Amino acid sequence: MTFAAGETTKTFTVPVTDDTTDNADRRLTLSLRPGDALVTVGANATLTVTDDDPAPDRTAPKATIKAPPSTTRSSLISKGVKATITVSEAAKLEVSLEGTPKSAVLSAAYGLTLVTRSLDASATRSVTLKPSRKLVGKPRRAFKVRIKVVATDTAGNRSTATRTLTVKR
Ligand SMILES: [Ca+2]
Ligand SMILES: [Ca+2]
Repeated sequence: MTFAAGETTKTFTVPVTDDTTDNADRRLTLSLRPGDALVTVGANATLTVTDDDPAPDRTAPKATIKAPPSTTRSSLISKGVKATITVSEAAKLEVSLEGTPKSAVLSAAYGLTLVTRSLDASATRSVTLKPSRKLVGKPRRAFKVRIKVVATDTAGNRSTATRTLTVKR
């Protein structure tokens, strides 16, 4: 920069390269070095480059499941079970209805999936889970099934919630 005779102010631009990642603010020191030994310069200036990118999402969505505590076998087969799922943020939901270890009539193995549903939720969604698998045999006593919800947000954070209900004869 060259100051002409009588000129007291100059403007210059410090180019800053933008990015899209979350960074700390950066501070730069600007100093003038005189080209003439007879010129004295003032104190350095500090330039703060403020980051304008949002912090990454590291919080898993929280899902809560509301469902009746019990149903009957015939109602489960004919109508399914209705669950209301509330999420703390927008998320993709994988909802399944599973046999639990003691529901021997439904499943010999833990986690037999009776039905699954995929849906997007941003607040509250209702879903009806009707077994797509045939329920074989008549249980002699009540058994349990569980609703499992795996919620994944757009950043890939994931959480699982379950709710168990009793299926009466
Ligand atoms: Ca940035
Ligand atoms: Ca999140």
